[in-house]
Amino acid sequence: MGLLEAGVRALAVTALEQAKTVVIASHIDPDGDALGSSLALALILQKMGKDVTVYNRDAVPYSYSFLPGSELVSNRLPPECDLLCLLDCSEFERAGEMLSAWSGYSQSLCIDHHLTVNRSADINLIYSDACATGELIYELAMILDPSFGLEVAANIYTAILTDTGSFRYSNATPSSFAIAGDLVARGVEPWEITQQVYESQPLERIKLTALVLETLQIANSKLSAAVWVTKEMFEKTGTNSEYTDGLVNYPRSIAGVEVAFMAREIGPEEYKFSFRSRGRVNVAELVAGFSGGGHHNAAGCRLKGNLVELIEQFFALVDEQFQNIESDD
Ligand SMILES: [Mn+2]
Repeated sequence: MGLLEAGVRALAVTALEQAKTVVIASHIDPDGDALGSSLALALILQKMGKDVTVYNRDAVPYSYSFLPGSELVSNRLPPECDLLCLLDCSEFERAGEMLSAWSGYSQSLCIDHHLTVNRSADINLIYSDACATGELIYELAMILDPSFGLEVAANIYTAILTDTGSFRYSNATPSSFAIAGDLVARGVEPWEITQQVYESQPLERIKLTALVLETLQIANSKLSAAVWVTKEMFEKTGTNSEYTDGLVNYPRSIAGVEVAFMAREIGPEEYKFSFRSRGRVNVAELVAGFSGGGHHNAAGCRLKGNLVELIEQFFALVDEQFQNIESDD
């Protein structure tokens, strides 16, 4: 059972067991998987007596501040460590400039589930069949500390819950449910975590949602839909980019829409695009030409230009990809 190949698993376990000081880093704009996986691994390693730093460039978003150990997350790096663990991304650049410029580690270990060709760490546990990085952390936890407790369990549960869209997406496998079942048996309360992650929204977020939904654009083909969010909207509602998580799911929920995306203004005529597919169109392929990255159903990229033109361009690209899929069927 499990996804990890025996050889690389043994390398990773040895590296984790032998290191005395460990830095755990994950991608910028951290999500439930990046944070849950980082904190679960951190708590396991702390229990093993190691000195652990959990690094992220960005602060913990409000919806994940309940995670056990969230106070460990810091945007500072120690002078040096034995082992750097890079979680939920496979390139150091994804963890921000400070981390990618840092060379204070003796060895590096990447644990990730994104489709990728770049393997920049010394040891790479990269399995795109895993529903979340949390699934790979669970496999390591079952080796390093099989009797792990509720705090670790809640972090892994949140990682898997959020990356599978509450077990609704096609990456929810028998193994996702089996692991979740084991975590619930260890004391995780599903409704408690659901409330923390999804039903503790600040009023400001609902106000921002209202403004974002007003921007809805739909392609002539009705195959794609887009929304955008501007700095002005953040100012008007007292919010920031942390409050946009999940908003792109609204346009995707429209009947007939195969791909939805949200454009977030990050500079003058500069936008960060987040794409979500219903499953037929591969959005990782869609953004590959724009040096973007991600999965089949969720991907992103950054682009400069006129917003309306950029949206039209993506509408046309989705139509084109969809026609290719239809003619292949
Ligand atoms: Mn993930």
